[in-house]
Amino acid sequence: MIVVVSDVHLAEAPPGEDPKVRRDDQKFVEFLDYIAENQLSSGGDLVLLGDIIDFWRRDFAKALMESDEVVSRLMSLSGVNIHYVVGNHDYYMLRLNKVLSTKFPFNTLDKTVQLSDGGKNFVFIHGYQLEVLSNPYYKSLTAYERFAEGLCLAGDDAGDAADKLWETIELSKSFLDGLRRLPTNVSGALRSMMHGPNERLEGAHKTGSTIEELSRSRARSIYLGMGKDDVLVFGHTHRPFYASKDGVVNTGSWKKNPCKDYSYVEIEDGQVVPKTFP
Ligand SMILES: [Mn+2]
Repeated sequence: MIVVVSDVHLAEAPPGEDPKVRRDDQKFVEFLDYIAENQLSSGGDLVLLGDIIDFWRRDFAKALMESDEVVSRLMSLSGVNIHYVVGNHDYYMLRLNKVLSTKFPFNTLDKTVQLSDGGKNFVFIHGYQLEVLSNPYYKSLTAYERFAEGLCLAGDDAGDAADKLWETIELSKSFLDGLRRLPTNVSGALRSMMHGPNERLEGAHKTGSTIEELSRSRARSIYLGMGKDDVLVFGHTHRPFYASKDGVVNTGSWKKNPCKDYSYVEIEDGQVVPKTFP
């Protein structure tokens, strides 16, 4: 059994500031207890598919500390392989792994992971990669990832990581070194990255639909290096869907706009089952 969940955005608001964030975060703790007793009671795989903790909207250390209950649940899941696939809002996790690798609580931590179940191969990515490809003007994944990591470190409780990062870039242009192509308006690009999925994906270019088309397209064999019968699992858009004949499923989000549910995905005997947590 594989359980997959993405876009929980833990600790995205300071304690006491937003009762919904508090409720959602608490619900995720309950969810981990639930799957420990049920789906994963005799082992299995848990894929944390990115944007689990929100480092863009908060001070990095505070967001980690406030996720204490979740971390302790994860560390006590016995016999379960935990795979952390980074998203844009928690991209910095990749670096933490380098610092603390020996006792990191995750079995794998990467931008992608592949698992097989019931004779089928599943490819997991967070999905920001598809948004970069869907941008009509600017498609540098290297630049996007550099910005995503920068925003993780620039996040503070005032929520203006984009402006903070831009100030840093203006002081030290070396941040942009090695990036061959840049958006014409870097600070504007950073600010638009901070917008919610509705605003980003439903704008004039309907990026959201392009992302979904790309994810269903056979062309993904080329741009994601997937085998023809592999199933793609991604999140990021907060719009859950399952297209079984195209071999793609989106995990949705932990009730973050526009997703109305605590959504996740189960994979058992090679079958994909989209679920919501009560
Ligand atoms: Mn995301």
